Amino acid sequence: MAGVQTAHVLVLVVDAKEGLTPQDQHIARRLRQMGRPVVIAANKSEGKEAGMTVGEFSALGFDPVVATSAVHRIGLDELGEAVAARLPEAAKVEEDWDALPRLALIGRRNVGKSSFLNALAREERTIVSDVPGTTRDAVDLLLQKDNRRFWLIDTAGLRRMKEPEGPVEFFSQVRTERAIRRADVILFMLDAREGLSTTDLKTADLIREEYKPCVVVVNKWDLAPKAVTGEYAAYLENRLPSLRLAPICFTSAREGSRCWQTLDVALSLYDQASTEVPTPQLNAALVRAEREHEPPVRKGRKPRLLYGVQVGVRPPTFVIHCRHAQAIDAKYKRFLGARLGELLGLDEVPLRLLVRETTRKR
Ligand SMILES: Nc1nc2c(ncn2[C@@H]2O[C@H](COP(=O)(O)OP(=O)(O)OP(=O)(O)O)[C@@H](O)[C@H]2O)c(=O)[nH]1
Ligand SMILES: [Mg+2]
Repeated sequence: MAGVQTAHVLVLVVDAKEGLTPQDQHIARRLRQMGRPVVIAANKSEGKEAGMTVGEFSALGFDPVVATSAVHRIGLDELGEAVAARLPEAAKVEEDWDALPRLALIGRRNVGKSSFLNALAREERTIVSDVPGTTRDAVDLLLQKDNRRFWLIDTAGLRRMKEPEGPVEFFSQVRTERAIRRADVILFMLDAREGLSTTDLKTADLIREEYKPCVVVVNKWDLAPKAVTGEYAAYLENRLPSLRLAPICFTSAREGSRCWQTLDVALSLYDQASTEVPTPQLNAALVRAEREHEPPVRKGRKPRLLYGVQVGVRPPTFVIHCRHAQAIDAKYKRFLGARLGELLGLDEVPLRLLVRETTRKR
């Protein structure tokens, strides 16, 4: 009954071969109490005069009665139109599919990306959908969790550097790069039994260069019975400095364990990266960061941070107006980015800082 409570339109399917039954009448009474539009599909009506079928079931008091045959594909368009005509306006103006968060599964061949996606698709709360009118890859999956919808995108795995390269590999590399650029959050998947390869390090660098929030997903954890999560995390921290901010999740796609939790983490990164920081809060953080660690004097010039403005989200992008901006080096910018992230509660996603020369304080 839960589905009935939340539906915009109800389709009551009756058996035209059997004809109107007391049970149909009982269900119809229940549905009438719900106060929702009801359309009747009089199924198995092949070989019957449609008019006759309709006449019989109109006694239930719902309009229209559509004579259908699911097996012979009769009346389905008509049924679809009848349903669409009864949808409330808000449901017709469906969500803008392209505006939903895009989480992309990236990683080497065989690490378990497709298995992860399938593990989620198997579950009831999943919506597996091919949205009409869009030209998505067949493997894009529309998911819903806690009333929130988002895309999960599978990609073809990347080969190891030492494997021979052919045109297929070349295109999967290009597709992966494009998937990273188009994604809002990367699920960067590794095989728990394997160390990081050169390919992984390159992928990590690209993720960082593109300022993409990232969850490192260590999959096949079921095959690593003696491994300790803390030790594995320390190994990654050491070997993957470019993804230092990325939370790490340990999953088993085969057993379906911790897959949904991983998506929770990914969505929280999406939210962090979408944050709009109030200007006073940003400036208070800037003042504090500068007080803790002043930019060093370079070539006789001492930079001063004057004020900051957020100019974008995903990634959170801040213009920092400074005196002697040229004297601010990469190291100080790294410090400032990391410290602002901590102070603003955005410390799991990359921030982009643009340092601008300004002479006067606002
Ligand atoms: N034991 C175990 N096996 C897994 C797990 N996840 C995936 N596998 C197995 O690993 C193999 C590869 O899984 P896929 O999901 O096809 O890997 P993929 O990353 O999509 O591979 P490509 O599409 O080639 O890039 C399959 O035999 C899976 O059954 C896991 O968590 N535990
Ligand atoms: Mg796959």
